Amino acid sequence: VEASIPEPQRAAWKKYSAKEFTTPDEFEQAVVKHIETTLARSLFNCDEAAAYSGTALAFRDRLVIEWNRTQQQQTLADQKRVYYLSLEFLMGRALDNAMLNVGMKDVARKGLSELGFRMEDIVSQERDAALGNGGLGRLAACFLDSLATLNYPAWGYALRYKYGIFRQEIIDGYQVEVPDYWLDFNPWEFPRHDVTVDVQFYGNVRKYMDESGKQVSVWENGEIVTAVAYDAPVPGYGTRTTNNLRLWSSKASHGEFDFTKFNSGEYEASVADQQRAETISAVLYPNDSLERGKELRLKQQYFWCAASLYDIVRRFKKSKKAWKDFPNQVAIQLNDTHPTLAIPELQRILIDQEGLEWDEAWSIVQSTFGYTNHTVLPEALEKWSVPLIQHLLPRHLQIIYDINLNFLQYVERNFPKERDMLSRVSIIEESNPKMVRMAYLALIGSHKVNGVAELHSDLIKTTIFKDFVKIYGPDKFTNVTNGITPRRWLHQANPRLSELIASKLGSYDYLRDLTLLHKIEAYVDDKEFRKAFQDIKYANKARLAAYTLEVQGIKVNPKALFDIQVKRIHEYKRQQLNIFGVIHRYLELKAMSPKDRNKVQPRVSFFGGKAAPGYWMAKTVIHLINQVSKVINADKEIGDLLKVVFLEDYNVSKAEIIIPASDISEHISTAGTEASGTSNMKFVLNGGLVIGTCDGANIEITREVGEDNIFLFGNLSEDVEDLRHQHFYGDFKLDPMLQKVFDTIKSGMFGDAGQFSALVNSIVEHGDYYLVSDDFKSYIDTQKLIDEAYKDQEAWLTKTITSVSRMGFFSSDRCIDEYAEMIWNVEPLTPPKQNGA
Ligand code: GL9
Repeated sequence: VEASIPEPQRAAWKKYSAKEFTTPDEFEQAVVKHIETTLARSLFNCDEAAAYSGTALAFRDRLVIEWNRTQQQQTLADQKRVYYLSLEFLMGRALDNAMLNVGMKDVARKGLSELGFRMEDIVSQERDAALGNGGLGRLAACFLDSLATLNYPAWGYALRYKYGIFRQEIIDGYQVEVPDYWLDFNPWEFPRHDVTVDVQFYGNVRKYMDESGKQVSVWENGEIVTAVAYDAPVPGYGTRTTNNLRLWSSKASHGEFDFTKFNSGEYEASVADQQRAETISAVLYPNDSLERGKELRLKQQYFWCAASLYDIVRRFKKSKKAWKDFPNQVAIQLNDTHPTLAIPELQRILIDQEGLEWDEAWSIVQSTFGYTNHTVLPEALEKWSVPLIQHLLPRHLQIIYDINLNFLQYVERNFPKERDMLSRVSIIEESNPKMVRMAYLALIGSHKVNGVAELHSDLIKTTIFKDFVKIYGPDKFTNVTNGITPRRWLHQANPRLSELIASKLGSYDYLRDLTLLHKIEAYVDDKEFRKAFQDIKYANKARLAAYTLEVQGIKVNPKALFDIQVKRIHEYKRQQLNIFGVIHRYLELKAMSPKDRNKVQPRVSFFGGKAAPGYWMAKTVIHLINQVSKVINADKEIGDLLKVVFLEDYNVSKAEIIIPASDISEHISTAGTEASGTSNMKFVLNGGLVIGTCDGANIEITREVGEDNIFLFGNLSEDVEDLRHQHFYGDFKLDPMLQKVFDTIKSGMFGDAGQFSALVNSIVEHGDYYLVSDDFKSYIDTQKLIDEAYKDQEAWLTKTITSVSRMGFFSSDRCIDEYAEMIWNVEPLTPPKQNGA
């Protein structure tokens, strides 16, 4: 490649080229330099926040050196790259992860201590990068970690939201949302003011015939918004590969102000334009599994897709290859349907701008994209109204119609007897207004479609995409069961357990090949190992107990059984089943004689999670949990036998404290509703057991750890439909234990019963869609089994150690290798061995 510096001057560059610190001394030097110069502070006013900033900047320097090298190597290598398009990347904190991945944590610990700081205090200064809602966004973050660790040439593309997911405060038992302005100080991002893309909205399409008689479409008179790239380095673990996460920020296309307006006295209007443009990337939509059809959301989606594709195409064109090579250079993965507009956008670029014929272009498009489905919940399946798309993206609507026409003609030719199939599979839903079904467009425009756990991947083939299996054959559909990165979710969150495992396996190699964990099973009877394992769990519980006291003001006993359910609050995830179970437990305890109470296994029920701001039922569940918590925790008669804690503002960094502290975690969705779940994997990997339904990845966890090591309960997914039908048409009988719970709520024990009537009525009167009543007894019985099992601490310990050793399958490294082989057809690119190569 061309270098911008002429040969004679390059010697000076090479001589002074940036060097990485390697020793504590060099690290300290870098930190002090940044604190004194970049931050303009000194030893007289260096607080922990400043020490964090200095440390982060020192590590950033290190990352940047490898990042530049990786990008240069990938450019030269001329091989296929992966682009992971996700509207969400729930990254959490970066410093701890950077230290771990570049293998400099001990150096930093020593250096910081010599400068007068404790590592833990410094790390906890960082705010989470919370650009996601939950599992889908965290999965994307785990995938980035694995892509870099496995040396795949890969980029993530997303939006640089000014406000990530809101901060949750609990006030008088109610959730209150507070904006998360996280960009005050973000040392991890690099503004690329020279990397911009102008994105068009609105306008009209003009069609004409060119000299050769070919129809040409021009999209014109639109409004332009500029996308500016912000890049963040993504370091792999134990490798020099450092990939790129590119986030687009929106700004007015004319820069700061529109000077014509400004000069003609329209000062306010010119500022308003600027603010309107910036609104596009201002806020992450806080809805999980619900699409609300807001115009701004569609604008976000197109803005991000258009900027990313322009960038990808620009990079491809530099290679001067023929268009037919595009899919050999580029694999684009659509993380859910949010980036589906990338499909018509690439088709538009190829036919309108690059002059390709429709068929050739379409075959390139299909070979380029893969689509991951993350849910079968009907309310989560994206649809956009035709008039809205017509207004915002007139040319894309035409292309979508043409894609649909070609597709329906194909279906008609191949299934001439199935006329009614046409309306079922049409991308356009013939409603009023007409709607574009994004999942169908994503599926039709991709060469592979995958679900995220075995059951889920089977379900999409028999429910939402049934017709398409017939049309395309089963090979278009595949499964990639989700995974988690063991770097963050074992080593970082639970360093002592990681160290114990490494001491037995002889190295930390298992963090790169999690299947090596199976060798731990040999120590299941080793007294010393068992003791160490148990001590670590206790210490992690004590840490959560201390945290609970500090932030929630609730004292809990770390010797109690810790039962944890942390995830978004949603009816399908059934936190209501859990809290009703807690009330049931409380009633039983109250009814017991003091003698019987002595035999009871003490328990702490932890809850955590955010409700979408407009989701009233979920907010009611939070309120109920907090009211129940208030009553039970104040009951002197019950004392430590039962405590209930709602942990405020659950997020990635809190998960790192919470997850290692569980004895039992709850993954109790109505069967067939949770596509995978990923925290279930994190909990088991950290030595906790699961109470769960036969849903999502719980099923594969059971396959791996063995039926004896998991507590499954409840109805199966194949029975759900019948049960729902029965609720409406047969006679619905409320479970008698649940009836008692409802009577208690109605008695006002937990405050004004009217507050909870919608929740109770959703079960008693409105068909109990999520089968809370149907599963209640089975749930309670299983909780009893857990109490019993927990009393035998030795047997329990055996279960947990065995389970940990069998979790190798759930590394996100395995996922990425599967995607690479089955969907992307990309190879890793190993970095050169030595520095400076
Ligand atoms: C989700 C599924 O609900 C989860 O079961 C799954 O583990 C993840 C990742 O595949 O995807 N789909 C989805 O829309 N969300 C998921 O968590 N929602 C959020 O991220 C809030």
